[in-house]
Amino acid sequence: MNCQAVNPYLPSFEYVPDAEPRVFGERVYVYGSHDQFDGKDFCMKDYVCWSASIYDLANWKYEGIIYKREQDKYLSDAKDRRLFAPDVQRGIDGRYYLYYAYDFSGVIGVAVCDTPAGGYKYYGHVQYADGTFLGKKENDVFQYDPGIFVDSVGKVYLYSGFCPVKEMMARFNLPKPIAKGAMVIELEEDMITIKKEPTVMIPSAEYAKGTSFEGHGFFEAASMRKMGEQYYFIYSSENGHELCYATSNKPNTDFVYGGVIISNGDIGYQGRKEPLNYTGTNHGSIEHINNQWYVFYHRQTNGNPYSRQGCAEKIEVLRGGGILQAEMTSCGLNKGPLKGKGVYQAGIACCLMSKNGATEYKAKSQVSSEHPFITQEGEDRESNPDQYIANLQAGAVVGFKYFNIKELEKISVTIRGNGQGKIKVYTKLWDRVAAQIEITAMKEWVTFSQPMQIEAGVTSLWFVYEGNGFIELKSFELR
Ligand code: FUB
Repeated sequence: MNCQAVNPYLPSFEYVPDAEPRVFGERVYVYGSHDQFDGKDFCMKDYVCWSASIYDLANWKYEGIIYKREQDKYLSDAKDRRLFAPDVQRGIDGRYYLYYAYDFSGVIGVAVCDTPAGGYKYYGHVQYADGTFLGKKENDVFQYDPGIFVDSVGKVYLYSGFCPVKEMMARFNLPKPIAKGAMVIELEEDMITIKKEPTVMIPSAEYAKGTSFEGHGFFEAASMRKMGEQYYFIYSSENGHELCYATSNKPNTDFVYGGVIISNGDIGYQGRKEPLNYTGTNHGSIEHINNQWYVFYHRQTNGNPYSRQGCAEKIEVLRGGGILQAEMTSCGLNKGPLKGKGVYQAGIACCLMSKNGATEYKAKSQVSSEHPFITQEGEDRESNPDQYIANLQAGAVVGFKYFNIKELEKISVTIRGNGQGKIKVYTKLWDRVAAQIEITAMKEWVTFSQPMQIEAGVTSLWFVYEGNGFIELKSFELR
């Protein structure tokens, strides 16, 4: 049993990005894509589900594989297909419906199950009344990243869309033209037949000029939630690293841009222009769990965009309904800051940079050799977490937020590598050095300690390496 929640909130061997958190009864379930650690592409694995009691977000239960790629009857013969970001909602008949885009097929698959996390069975594809799949009619546009929403009055809305900016389009070989923004499609109570044809609901970058969405046009990751009487449409914007929201008092029209909820590089947080962490795709949503709203999103690991991990943060909803941009932390779903005593894995770092800062994880490329990255030993697996931070060279910065320090006497780091030098510890970056740990790294993990006294209170911790070669950081201890 864990007594504290950290980011990433799932065990560190698990790579579930694009998470849609959904509360059903007294549990929260996350439905996401399933990346392979060190995979060569996005979403190479079958869908799994994890759940937690809404009263205990520190302990997540593995529900197992809920849907396998070969279950899709439309593309089951296709090799190396990717099951992209899904979403699940309880249908009018009380069963659970899972929506997904299978690779760049441009159609939306649906699977169904009697329970939130049982084995889902293929149900069909979203289709017109005549049986033609959405995305297959002559004038249809490309369908992708479905979000599903069942309104309290029993109406069913599907949201979909993929609008890369022009410079990115050349990378894709899509079967249909793309829409002018995020689309909404009303479905019949059977959860699969189209009742009202797609209409564009919020604009993509190209069509956002002069609207409230300018600079934050729709890219992908459509998701809908309702707070009171307001509908909140959550999406990944043209900037890629940020999840934004738009609000309306209707589920299908009149949306106005609201703001950024989270950036996976903390860009925009308190006016920040440069990333505090490695950025890349971002996809997730908000959910109300035991009287608190949270945003679920993902971070990048392993130096390329194909090993993404789910993180979450509390969000603050203002009286008028606005959402403040959340800060990336190491303690996301925890009730508050982490305890100021104990051993912490380095993989919970929420800030990571080389001496020249952080950069974007781009498709089909590995970051250059100056950059540190979060990684693990060995191959992809479903057990045995052993994450650490690799390739910390001179000037590299690792940050953790937040700890509630009561009494601190000593700090230790467990490292390996070939570097020799020191790790400077700050409570506020580039402020006074709180401790300086002399280190000589070796092939095997070794622990180095240093007395450290700081004022009691809530603080962040920053480790900056100064020395030659490189070091790897496994964990640190506060005593
Ligand atoms: O996970 C694959 C794709 O990356 C998703 O479909 C997008 O939303 C982006 O997160």
